Amino acid sequence: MSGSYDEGTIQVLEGLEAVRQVPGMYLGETDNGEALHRCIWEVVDNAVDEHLAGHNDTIEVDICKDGSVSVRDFGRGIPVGIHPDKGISTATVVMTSLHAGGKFDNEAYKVSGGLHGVGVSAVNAVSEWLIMTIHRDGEIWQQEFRAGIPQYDVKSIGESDGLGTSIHFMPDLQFFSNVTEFDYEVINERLRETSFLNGGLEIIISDKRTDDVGPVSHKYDGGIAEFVQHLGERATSIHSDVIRLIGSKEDSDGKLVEADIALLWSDAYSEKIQCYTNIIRNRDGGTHMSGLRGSLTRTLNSYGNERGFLKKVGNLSGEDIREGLTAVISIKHPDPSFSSQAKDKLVTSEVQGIVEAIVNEKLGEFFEENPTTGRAIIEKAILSSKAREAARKARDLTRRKGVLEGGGLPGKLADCQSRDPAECEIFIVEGDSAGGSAKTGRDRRTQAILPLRGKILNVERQQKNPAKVFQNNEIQTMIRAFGAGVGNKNHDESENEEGEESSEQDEGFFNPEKLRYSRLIIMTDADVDGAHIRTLILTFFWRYMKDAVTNGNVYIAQPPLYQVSRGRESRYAYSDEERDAHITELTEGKPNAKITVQRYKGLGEMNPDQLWATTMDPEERTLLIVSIEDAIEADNMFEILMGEDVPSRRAFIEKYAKEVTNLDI
Ligand code: 0RA
Repeated sequence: MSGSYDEGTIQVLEGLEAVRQVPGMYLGETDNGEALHRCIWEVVDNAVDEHLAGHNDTIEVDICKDGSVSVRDFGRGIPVGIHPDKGISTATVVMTSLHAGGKFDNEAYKVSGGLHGVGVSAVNAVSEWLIMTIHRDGEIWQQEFRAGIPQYDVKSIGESDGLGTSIHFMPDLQFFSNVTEFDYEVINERLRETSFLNGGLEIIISDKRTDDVGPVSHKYDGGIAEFVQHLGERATSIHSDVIRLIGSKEDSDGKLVEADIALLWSDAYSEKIQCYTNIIRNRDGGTHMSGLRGSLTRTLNSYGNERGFLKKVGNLSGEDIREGLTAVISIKHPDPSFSSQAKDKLVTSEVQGIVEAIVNEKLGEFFEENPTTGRAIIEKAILSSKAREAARKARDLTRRKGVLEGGGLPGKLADCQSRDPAECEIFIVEGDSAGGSAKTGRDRRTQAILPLRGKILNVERQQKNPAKVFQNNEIQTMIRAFGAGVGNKNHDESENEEGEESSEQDEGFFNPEKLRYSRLIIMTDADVDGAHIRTLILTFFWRYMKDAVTNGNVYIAQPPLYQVSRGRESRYAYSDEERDAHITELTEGKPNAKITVQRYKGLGEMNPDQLWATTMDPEERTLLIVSIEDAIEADNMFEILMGEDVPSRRAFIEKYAKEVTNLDI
């Protein structure tokens, strides 16, 4: 190594040593792929900064055969000249000193370094090797590192008439566990989002580990307008073009705050607003989100009142207005504050008023110019308000009759002895005969059985007459047995961000904390009818007890499909493959063995012992846990599902139910 690496270098290398000591502190969790992939985001963020500074249109990300990743941009190139303070190449400083973005110009909105990440030097620290190649000043410059340590000074390796930087690194697997390979889907998703948020920036991804996928290019000239179309693509939108609102305002310090907002209403039931500050996702929203919501409520009500659309119904609630809304709000702020290190929630309070003012003005203008769109949105909100009102009345009426509370436990319920919800579970069983076997076979200390007779009501079809939902016997039975109320309380309303009076009292809404059983296990036959009943129950849960699903209380039992026997020896099979494997094993060495295969058509065909052993015994059984991450997608799924389409019903279970074996709780 050259003698120019003096004390300054040693000092900065100590910074990298800190990253190597506790990589998780700098890059996130090292055992689930978070930190591994963060390495790519850090390098890409630097390239995005060059785009934001107006110097870069293209980023190429290659996942190489050997598992390394190369990120090439066409920005200005990291400066290679001697750093005035450190006495070594600026490029070396950027790669070896923590938090030294090394940028000198005013770059208020940059994503990397100070605002977001820890900088590309942290990536260098956890890389077995890293090769930096820079096109700048007519030459190609290069420097290599091992474990963050420069192997030689920045040197010229040829001529170039281009500009830009390439960072090629091999993550050092001593720092990562469990997930140690780059996941193409994760990279593709994230970089597509980056591209949506930076309209016009092209990001090209190649996975060279496989021939299956060619290079994929993401370039969205429409920016976040295309993003909301993508996010809401499964639902049918109720107006033709995305509503785009762009504006900026100075805050009280004279700093410029920019807002870029895209809105699209569809016929779905949920609301999805994705929020960003300086290209960083804020999962829990914050002041930009509140500003947008508040202004939507105000602007749409004043527009509706002006035009006389609201004469009969009065003012609309924010919740009604936002039903079916997909939105992206992306703000740029030179000095934002967040509630946490993870930047999940923007707390800069002035942003709320700034966003409100921009939306008031721009959305008002939009409706003046596009009255049909304004009307369509208001009509949709009126429908939603009527449905909500009808549901509320039906709920109140049922509650007054004492069906939902008090009322005692339903007669059909075979309850368990324990009163500790954490250890209790309830099997919702199709049919009386299966219910009988389950009652006999269960562990009566912790397992309750609720047999349902026949098909429960399809709640998806009762939007116009929600009273029917509460009159349905099977549904009433479930509500009473679970003991946790019914109806999805709107979470946002409780925050009261818009200063609206929260019209709904907490009473009686579904609250998973009140559940008498921590596991609600749906146990139906392994046939088409069973699948249908299961979907009906899940639909009811999703529309009326959503938090049971999001809280992870809902499970699906997995009864076996076959019993394979030879003589007195018998085995259960939960799939065709398993059945065939059992047949092969039982036949082995005894070619003449007589094998019988029994196909279980229904739970009722199993005796209590068999049902316990195969499906209910916590030590042996397999359960699927239902987890739904994307509410909009789930909404659409239920709409599709409740048609007569069996394949998509199967797709639902495959998508939302994950296997959990030997739950130890
Ligand atoms: C320091 C200063 C300038 C650009 C960069 C660093 C820079 C860093 C990375 C990392 C990946 N790609 C990058 N591209 C640029 C400003 C350069 C100037 O003023 O000419």
